[in-house]
Amino acid sequence: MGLPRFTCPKGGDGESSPHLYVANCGPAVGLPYETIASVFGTYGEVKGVCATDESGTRVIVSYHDKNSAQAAMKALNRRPCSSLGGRLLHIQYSVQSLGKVNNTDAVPVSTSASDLDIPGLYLMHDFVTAQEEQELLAAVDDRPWQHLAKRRVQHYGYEFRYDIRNVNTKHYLGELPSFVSPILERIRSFQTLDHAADISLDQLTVNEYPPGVGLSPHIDTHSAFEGSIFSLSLAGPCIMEFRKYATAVWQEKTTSSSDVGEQTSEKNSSFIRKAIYLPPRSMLLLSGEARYVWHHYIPHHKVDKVNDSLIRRGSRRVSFTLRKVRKGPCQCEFPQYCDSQR
Ligand SMILES: O=C(O)CCC(=O)C(=O)O
Repeated sequence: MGLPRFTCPKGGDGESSPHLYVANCGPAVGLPYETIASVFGTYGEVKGVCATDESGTRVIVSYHDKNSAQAAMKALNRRPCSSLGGRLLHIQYSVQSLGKVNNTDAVPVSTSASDLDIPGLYLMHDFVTAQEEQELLAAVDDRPWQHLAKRRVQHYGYEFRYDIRNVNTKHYLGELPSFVSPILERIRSFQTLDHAADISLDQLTVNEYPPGVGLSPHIDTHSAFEGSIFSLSLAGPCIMEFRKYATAVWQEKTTSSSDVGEQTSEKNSSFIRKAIYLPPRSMLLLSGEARYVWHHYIPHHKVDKVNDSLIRRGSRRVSFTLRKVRKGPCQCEFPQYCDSQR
């Protein structure tokens, strides 16, 4: 079950209600939910604080009664709030919505892949030791980063081109660096992974996400990479959401950008959502349906809600994504999601 959904009556202040829609407020602007609850708690008993969407900058504060909400509105709306670092909040009354599920609601977050029931999705905790993690981070920090709009990347083997969401197979960058050899070896020897022994991964993308930065929903281009995709999380945690769209038609990205853009063809259709918590040092494997059909997405949060805990993302998250560059067309069993079989 997701968080309750709220809407703001159109045209400004609206009728009073126990729920306040508070903009310019949330983890992404440095205000943890606990702090918000404590400040609004000055005006009455707060029932809960929840995100309105994935931005981390808008929350709903719910009281048990309208009077408390009115008192908070009067004291805090459009006035610099000293207990929130002088921040100017924009508050409206909000009503609980009974309408269609909004795509931006939060989803419950699982800590194990088997709970998600997505064929081909696996998560292995403690895939590397703490010392190996430090060595891997030191190795990439010693090498040049490429700056994208919101995060830094490094590419090995082949460069990934974000404008066409594909690799330039003619531009070989050389063998994967020796610092990933132990990981490759472990992937090969991992008994429980289907076909792992056959995989000769030859492309590595290292992503470094500052806190609050995520990744747009996407399926890795079928024609770019073969079968399984491995992603090792280091330094900080995040949640990853998976989306399966009711109607999915592959559509080439037409705009040019330096980053992975949302695959807009599916943007307005309904979809199933599931989410998993990726702790540092865990390895995620996307294979089969998980790789070819489900979009994966990292919400732009500084704090993630996992069960009943709020988990801060930390100073950065670094991921190592290992893939095998495809040399011929994709012949997967999911043609409606496949750019090779359009
Ligand atoms: O950071 C991750 O774990 C995922 C990275 C990813 O999906 C990508 O680089 O396409």
